Amino acid sequence: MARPKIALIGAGQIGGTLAHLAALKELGDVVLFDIAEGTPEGKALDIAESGPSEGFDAALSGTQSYEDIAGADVCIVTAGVPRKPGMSRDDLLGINLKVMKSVGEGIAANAPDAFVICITNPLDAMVWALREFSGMPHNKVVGMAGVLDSARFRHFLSLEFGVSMRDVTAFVLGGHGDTMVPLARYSTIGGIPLPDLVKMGWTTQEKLDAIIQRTRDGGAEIVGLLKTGSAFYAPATSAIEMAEAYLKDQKRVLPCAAYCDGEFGLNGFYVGVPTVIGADGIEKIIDINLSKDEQAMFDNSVNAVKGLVKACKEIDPTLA
Ligand code: A3D
Repeated sequence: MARPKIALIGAGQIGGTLAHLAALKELGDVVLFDIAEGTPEGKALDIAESGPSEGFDAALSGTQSYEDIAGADVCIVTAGVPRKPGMSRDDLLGINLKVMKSVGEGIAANAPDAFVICITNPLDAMVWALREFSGMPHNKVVGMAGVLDSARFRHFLSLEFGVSMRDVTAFVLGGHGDTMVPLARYSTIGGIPLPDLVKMGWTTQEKLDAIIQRTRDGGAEIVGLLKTGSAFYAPATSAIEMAEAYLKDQKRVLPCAAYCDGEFGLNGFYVGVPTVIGADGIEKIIDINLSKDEQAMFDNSVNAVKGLVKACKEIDPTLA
């Protein structure tokens, strides 16, 4: 049986890391696509040359032509620009919206059966636009954010409790941004919900609140440290976890920006919700009940996403 084909649209910081991880995990052959001539070719060759030492079986190539992604099983999209000093959110939105148009059309024409994972920011609006431009099924186009946000939450909780990250589960809902909703009552240490651990005196509500805020600010914390560019190791790892769930039909329960069609009272929006990922892409959205406070935070987050989608429609009237 031929190896699966993984197309990475955008060969920047995240794209290069995705290629490296996909090769190391032998998820399939990798095609890196980028408009910057030489970048995808150079990264593909560099990673391929690590193959003899690592002992992986995967072919890597770089291209500027969408035809080379033909028949891809998975496409992961990082194409676009990250925010730079002096740029407004609208500037970023306008530039990346144009990128989503060319990427959506390129994928639809060459890899219409692929599972598409969008990472480009502002995430919840860009994955919506990418789906619109591609016309592909909603269950096959998804955004990566919740896996990363909950991984950050899990990491900070493991530090606070002094336990293995493997034994920490965390639950983050809503849009990817300042308004994301980390849910303490569904987050556990070895199955024990966080509010119970506060009652047991393992931590305090103040410390938990600070961890939740640090999770919300997780992206900005890395940007502040790096100064040039944003996080790329953990975002790439998170998207690879989603790609692997699809390719191996793992039925993983992962928080993703998925298209809500009635779930959580939403119609026609992508927002971070718990999902099951398997061979059919997003196979299920787990529509949990929210408390009054959680619902208010979720609504606030959804309103931020709706504002961005409205701005997309104003910039490109064909989306309206
Ligand atoms: P960067 O290293 O700048 O890579 C982006 C690449 O896209 C560059 O190599 C560009 O040449 C390329 N590109 C630009 N326009 C096009 C086009 N039309 N077609 C193909 N390629 C193009 O950025 P990065 O890899 O650090 O980040 C990529 C995106 O991910 C940015 O929008 C970030 O804001 C976003 N991001 C999202 C998260 C989430 O959790 C959702 C986390 C971190 C970064």
